[in-house]
Amino acid sequence: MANLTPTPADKFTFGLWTVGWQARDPFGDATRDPIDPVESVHRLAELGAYGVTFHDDDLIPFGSSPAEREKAIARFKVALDETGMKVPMATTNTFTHPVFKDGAFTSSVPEIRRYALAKIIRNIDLAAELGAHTYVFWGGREGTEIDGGKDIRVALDRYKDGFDLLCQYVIDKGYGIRFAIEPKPNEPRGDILLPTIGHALAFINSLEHSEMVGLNPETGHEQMAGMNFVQGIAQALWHGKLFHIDLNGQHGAKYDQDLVFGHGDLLSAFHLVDLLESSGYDGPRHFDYKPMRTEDLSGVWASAASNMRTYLLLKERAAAFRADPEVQAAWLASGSEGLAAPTLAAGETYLDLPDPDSVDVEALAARGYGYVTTDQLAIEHLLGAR
Ligand code: GLT
Ligand code: MN
Ligand code: MN
Repeated sequence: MANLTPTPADKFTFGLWTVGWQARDPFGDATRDPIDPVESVHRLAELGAYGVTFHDDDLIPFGSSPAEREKAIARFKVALDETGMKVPMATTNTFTHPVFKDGAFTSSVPEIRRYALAKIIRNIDLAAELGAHTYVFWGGREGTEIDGGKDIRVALDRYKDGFDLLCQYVIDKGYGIRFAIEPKPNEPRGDILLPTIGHALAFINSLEHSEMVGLNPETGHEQMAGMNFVQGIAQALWHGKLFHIDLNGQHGAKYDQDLVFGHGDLLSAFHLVDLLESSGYDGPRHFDYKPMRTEDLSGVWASAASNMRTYLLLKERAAAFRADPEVQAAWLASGSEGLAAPTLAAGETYLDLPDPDSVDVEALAARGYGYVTTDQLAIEHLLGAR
């Protein structure tokens, strides 16, 4: 069994808002006390994490005075220095305060959009100061509950304006930060703009500095939309747009569960780890989960550790799966070499395609692909039977 003790080399990171979630939901009060971000940095470092991420308001409570702001940042920096923890990513809270109830980037009120951009810029400055390379945008309030209320095409114009302005700001400052859009289909809005990986990729293409903007897909968000997360991540990688990733667990199409990584669709998590580890993705493995509302403080730290241990278990299982000669034989039998071969051979053109009537279609159709063998081998590795 591989080493299952996380170390900073594994690049595991956590949002301050994850372990710090007080478990307030639409039907019930908080079940846990707030956790000081300084405490989270120390506890996560002890558990073997590489770093933490934050929203402006996680670190500097909304409405803080300049002096309070400076104090919160200074204490946080001391904790980072003491533990060696990094801040590879930061983001902005543009969803909690009522001012954002109808959106930030896409609010119909210009003053609200201008306020949102100024709030984001203030935190981009802090992110750069703390060494972050990625800045995430989760547009939870950008959306609507009804189709007749606003022109979505115009809202997307304003969304684009905002990204173009922020890209220009980062370029002018020379920060070297890249932006990562986090899609989500719904919750808290009935329908959120840029609901899936595919929508966000298409939107990014329309931006002035599309090369600076990629994705931060989240396991549960794609699964809420009925999407296949592993295939979505594969496409993001194919486009060179996997800038960051939010790992967690989800049981299908229901409210956003934010379970511990692997505690939802385990077979999908297995193939996801296999993909990340074999693709050369070298960014953080960021856990965006919520310790369940039923858990006390010890359950918070136990669940944080579970994310990392589950990832390492899956990494070990995925490596064994990949190295198994029977798996490799099953891939060959399914046609892996044929898929890798270009459709036209060197020097051929469309003129070399066959006359459709000359093709023995029935013979080609008779072929079996044997994918069930690969799937069973994956299950056997996952269950420790091989
Ligand atoms: C919020 C959301 C997450 C996003 C965070 C970044 S905030 O908790 O549910 O999925 O990643 O803004
Ligand atoms: Mn989520
Ligand atoms: Mn997330």
